[in-house]
Amino acid sequence: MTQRTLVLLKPDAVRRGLVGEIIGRIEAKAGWSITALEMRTLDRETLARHYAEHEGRPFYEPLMEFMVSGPSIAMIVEGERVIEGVRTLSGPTDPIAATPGSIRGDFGTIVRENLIHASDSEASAEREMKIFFPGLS
Ligand code: RTP
Ligand code: MG
Repeated sequence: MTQRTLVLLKPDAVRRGLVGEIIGRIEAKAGWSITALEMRTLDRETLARHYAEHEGRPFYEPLMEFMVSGPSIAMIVEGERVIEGVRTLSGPTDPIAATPGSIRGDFGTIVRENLIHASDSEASAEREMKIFFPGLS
């Protein structure tokens, strides 16, 4: 089942020079490929759409501040069961709870600064790809 997913490498991943390491893990999975990629400092309007489900939660404002603190990388990854697959590579939200071997488990300590976002369902992937790559069909 070929799918597409929206992946963000968050500002901490870019600042810490982990982009190559993280992209390398994604590219190394059999049959997966990056089909779109852009690096830019995200604006609040874009992030408000992306994180609409979290509006009003206590972590929302600090999350927004963090996410605008420097450039991120947005990409679309395509391949076999890639939606679940990138979530598995990433590990759970809390990096301390994440198993070593996962991206968050290997490199993270702080819940907010957990390096990567990946769409959590086909519906989320469709919605999120439109936010970050509006020109793509
Ligand atoms: P993401 O959406 O970024 O892939 O992460 P997720 O599904 O694992 O986590 P989610 O619950 O959707 O939360 C989105 C992002 O908000 C930050 N967060 N901070 N208690 C906190 O301080 C807290 N909880 C969540 C994280 O950056 C999380 O990835
Ligand atoms: Mg989420």
